[in-house]
Amino acid sequence: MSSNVEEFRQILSSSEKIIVLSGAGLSVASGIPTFRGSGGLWRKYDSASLATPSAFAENQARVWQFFHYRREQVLNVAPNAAHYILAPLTIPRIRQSISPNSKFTHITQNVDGLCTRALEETMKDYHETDVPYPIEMHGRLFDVVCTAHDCDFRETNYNSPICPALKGTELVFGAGGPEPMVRRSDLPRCPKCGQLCRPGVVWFGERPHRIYEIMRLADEADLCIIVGTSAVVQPASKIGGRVKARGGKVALFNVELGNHADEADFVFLGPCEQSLTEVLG
Ligand code: BV8
Ligand code: ZN
Repeated sequence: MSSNVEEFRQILSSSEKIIVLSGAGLSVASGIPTFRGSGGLWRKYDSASLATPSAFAENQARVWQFFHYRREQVLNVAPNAAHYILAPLTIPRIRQSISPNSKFTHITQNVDGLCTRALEETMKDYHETDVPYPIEMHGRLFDVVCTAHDCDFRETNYNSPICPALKGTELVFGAGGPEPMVRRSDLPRCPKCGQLCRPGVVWFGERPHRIYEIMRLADEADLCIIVGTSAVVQPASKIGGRVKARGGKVALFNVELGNHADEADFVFLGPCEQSLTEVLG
C-alpha cells in the first residue's frame, strides 16, 4: 500500500480505462452530512430505514418529509474543490495531459447531483458539449417518479418546496419535535395520471441504475479511484474488488481506511477536497 504521489501519477498516466467511484465523503465539504455519520439520523429514524419501499408504503408523508428536508439542504449548497478536480478528468482534451489515450468514467453513489453540476460548469468553461456524464447509480434526489406501474412519468424538479404541504417541515425535520401532520392527498402528484409520486432515488432493496454496465466497466478497468465511501452499501462496495481481481489498481481517497484496507494499492488519507487537489490538481 503506497501513498507516493509520483508513483500514483505514473500509474494514472499509463492507465487506459479509469473509473472513479465516489460516495458521500465527496460532498462533505459542500456541507452535506454523510449517510452514516452524524447527519445520518433524523429524529429517531436511521436514514437508511427511511430509504426503503416498505418505509414509503408505511408512511409516505414521513418519507417525503425526509426527502424534502434533504432537497432543501442540497438546494442551498454548491460543489466543492473535490468535485471540480474530478469534473475536468471527464473531458478528454483536458485529461490528455494527465493520462493520454485513457477512457474515464465517474460512477457516483451520491444522489445530490453535485458531480453533474460541477461537470456542467466545467463544460461551459471549456466550451465542451459532448462529454460523458457521471453515472448516478443510486438515482437523483431532485428526480420525481410516478408510483403507478403503467405510468412512465419522471421529471427533474427543483421546486422549493416540491409541494405546498411540505413547506416549512424541513425546519422541524431534524429538530426531533412532533411529526408535522402532512396528508397523503397533499403529497406530490403525477401530472399525467394523478397518482402519488415518489423521490427518484434507488432505495435499499431496489436495483441500482446501469449496474450491469458498471460491473462491466469494473471488469475492464486498470485503475479504480475510490473517493469518500465507507464501502458498506452493495453492490457499489464490490466495484474496487472487481477491479483488483482482474489485475487493476485501486487508489483510495478517504479520511480513514475503513473497509478498503485489503484492496487499496494507494491510500491518500485526509479530506478528499485537499488530497484530490494535492494528487490530481
Ligand atoms: C441491491 C439512495 C439487488 C437513497 C442509497 C445485508 C448485508 C449486505 C448487503 C445487504 C444486506 N441487506 C441488503 C443488502 C443490500 C443493500 C445494502 O448494501 N445494504 C447495506 C446497508 C448493508 N443494497 C441494496 O439494497 C442495493 N440494491 O442490492 O439490489 C441487486 C443488486 C444488483 C443487481 C440486481 C439487484 C441498493 C443500494 C442503494 C441504496 N440507496 N441512496 C437515499 O439517498 O436516500 S445508498 C446511500 O448510501 C447513499 O447513496 C450513499 O452514497 C450510499 C453509500 O454510502 P457512502 O456514500 O459510502 O456514505 P457513508 O456515510 O457510508 O460513508 C461516507 C464515507 O466518507 C466514509 O468512509 C467517511 O470516512 C468518508 N469521508 C467523510 N468525510 C470525508 C470522507 N472521505 C473523503 N473526504 C472527506 N472530507
Ligand atoms: Zn403517473
